[in-house]
Amino acid sequence: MTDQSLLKGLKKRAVKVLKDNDTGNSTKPAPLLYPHQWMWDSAFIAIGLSHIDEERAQQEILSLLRGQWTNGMIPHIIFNPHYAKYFPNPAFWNTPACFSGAPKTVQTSGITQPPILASATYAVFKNSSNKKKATAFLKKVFPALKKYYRFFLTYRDPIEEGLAYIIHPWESGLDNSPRWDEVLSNIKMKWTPKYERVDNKIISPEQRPGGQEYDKYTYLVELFRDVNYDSNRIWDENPFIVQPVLFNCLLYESTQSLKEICKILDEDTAEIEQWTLKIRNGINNKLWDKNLKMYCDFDLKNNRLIKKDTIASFTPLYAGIPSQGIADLLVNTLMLPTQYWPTDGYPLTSVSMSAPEFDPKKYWRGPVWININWLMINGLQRYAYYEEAGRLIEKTIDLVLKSGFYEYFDPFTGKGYGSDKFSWSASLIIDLLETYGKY
Ligand code: 9WN
Repeated sequence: MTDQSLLKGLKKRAVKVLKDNDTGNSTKPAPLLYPHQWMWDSAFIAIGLSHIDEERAQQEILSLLRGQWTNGMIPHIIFNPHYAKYFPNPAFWNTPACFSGAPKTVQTSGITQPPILASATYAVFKNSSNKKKATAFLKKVFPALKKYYRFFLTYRDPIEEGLAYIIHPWESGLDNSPRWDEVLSNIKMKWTPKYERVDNKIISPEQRPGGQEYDKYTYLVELFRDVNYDSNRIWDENPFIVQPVLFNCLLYESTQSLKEICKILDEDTAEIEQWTLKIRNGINNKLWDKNLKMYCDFDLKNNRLIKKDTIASFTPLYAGIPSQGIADLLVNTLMLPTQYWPTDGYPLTSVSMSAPEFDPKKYWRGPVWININWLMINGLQRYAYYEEAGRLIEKTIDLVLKSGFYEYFDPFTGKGYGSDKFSWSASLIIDLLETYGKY
């Protein structure tokens, strides 16, 4: 067990990261690399903030809702007009000119991100001590939240399978994962996008996606812009249409949280309960590969399962999707020293160490991420793997004690990569320290 004074110091430093990245109403994910408000980052950030400043946690979520489109989508970036250095910038997305339902008061991107927002909102409520104010907050955000989740079932599940599809690797949150390699390499670009990257001037290029991937990322944004962000045309013309398991597990768990919020507010739960049932069946019927005994993503354009050994396959544990028997199988694989839990290093790798694509340095292709460990700690607890969850908490805390609040970490040496002072690393460490205080 780690020394209590070390943990106190760690919490203080985590709080400082969040304070330093606070831009007023929202928190940027990182000081230079990500200077705007990001969707799933703010959800994770609100969870940490709820332990130190309840109103500020609520504000983080309210701030995100400013960006909501009339179709219900909450965009993955809300731009801060005071910061210019990020690509693609608002002019590149050009959302208000292309889509009349984009907000007029803030500039946003035109895609979304993993939908953990309702679960974060519910956590903010549960962690609050002033339940009267917290209930008023829930009342305020509930209509926008429900509209956001209806967006997925309406616009992102046209064939009614109970699975939302994503239209860009950036929507997955796991942008450079080997899961997208084949779909991306099959994209035949009709033109070559012209643009200038900023990220690889701030962070060493060996830790960031390569030029070919960035060309495809940019090409897809240009394609969406050209079809005015029209869902039907994107469905027809976009070569990247994928139903990811992580995304749908967060969607599923959020509908459960939304149901709890309904109960607090005395709202009808019928529509949400239908969504929950549909998504659970969708994940278990379509994304579970019986032979491989693995949860996969589905590539709708090429009509095939994406069978890659990455950590996303284990996220159904977080959402309580598998039976106890299947959960036992998943946990067994997760803990193998050849797969995700290196013997002398730091779990969990984001890609299996046995996979040919594994790279301990590169963004989403091997390093440890604090948000993923946090999801898996919750998943292990959910299936009563308390001892394993405890070990993962200790290792995660050791990692940030050793290296600081980096964006991602080398699973063998613990060295930090990407941006230092990364907000969700700080925020989720605060949550772990508060929730599992004995560590
Ligand atoms: C693109 C902000 C975001 C995270 C994503 C992560 C990275 C952006 C980028 O940073 O993506 O959205 O520029 O690389 O992959 O999960 O939300 O922290």
